[in-house]
Amino acid sequence: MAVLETVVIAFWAMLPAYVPNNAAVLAGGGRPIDGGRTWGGSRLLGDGKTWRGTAAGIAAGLALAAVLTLVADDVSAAIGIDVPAFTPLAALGLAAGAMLGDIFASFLKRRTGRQRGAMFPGLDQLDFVVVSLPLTALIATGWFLEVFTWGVILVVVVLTPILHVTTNVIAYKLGLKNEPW
Ligand code: CTP
Ligand code: K
Ligand code: MG
Repeated sequence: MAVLETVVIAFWAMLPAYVPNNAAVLAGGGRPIDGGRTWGGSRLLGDGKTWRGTAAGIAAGLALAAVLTLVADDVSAAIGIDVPAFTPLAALGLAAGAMLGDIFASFLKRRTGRQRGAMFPGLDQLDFVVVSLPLTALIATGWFLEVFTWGVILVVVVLTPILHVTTNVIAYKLGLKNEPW
């Protein structure tokens, strides 16, 4: 598989996992998931993980997967690269996995004494990959094995931090996010 083809498929396949974080930033607010509870003197998750942001993030990921599935054949024909349609379970694994990974990262941040918004290099950029890929492999195994070749996985691991840093700096400059990470 050519490099460009692998990059395009990796980006396309990960879009339903990329968009939830950004949708959560736009929609976030309201009741925190942890309800204010603390553990060992720190918040369980913190005010940055809300029910509304999480629900909006998952909904955005599912909606995007549905749109991409509708246009997959036309896009494939137009660009000459076979981009995949998403099964409902694949979409759910990617979108919900991304949000779960982000929530788990906040859990780890609070356990390591980091306040809300503190940076945790590495984890901040890959938290959603670390949960969305295994979850998708678990609940949409056939789809995952077909789309996520080793090459695609390698591209995802390299490309995701670059995209994450770029979109967060843009969101910060636009005043949508409090920190550029
Ligand atoms: N957000 C949300 N619910 C989520 C994820 C994000 O409401 N599940 C919103 C919150 O308003 C959050 C913002 O998106 O402040 C930015 O997300 P993120 O950077 O993940 O949260 P932080 O505020 O930096 O908190 P943390 O230190 O826990 O990551
Ligand atoms: K985060
Ligand atoms: Mg943050």
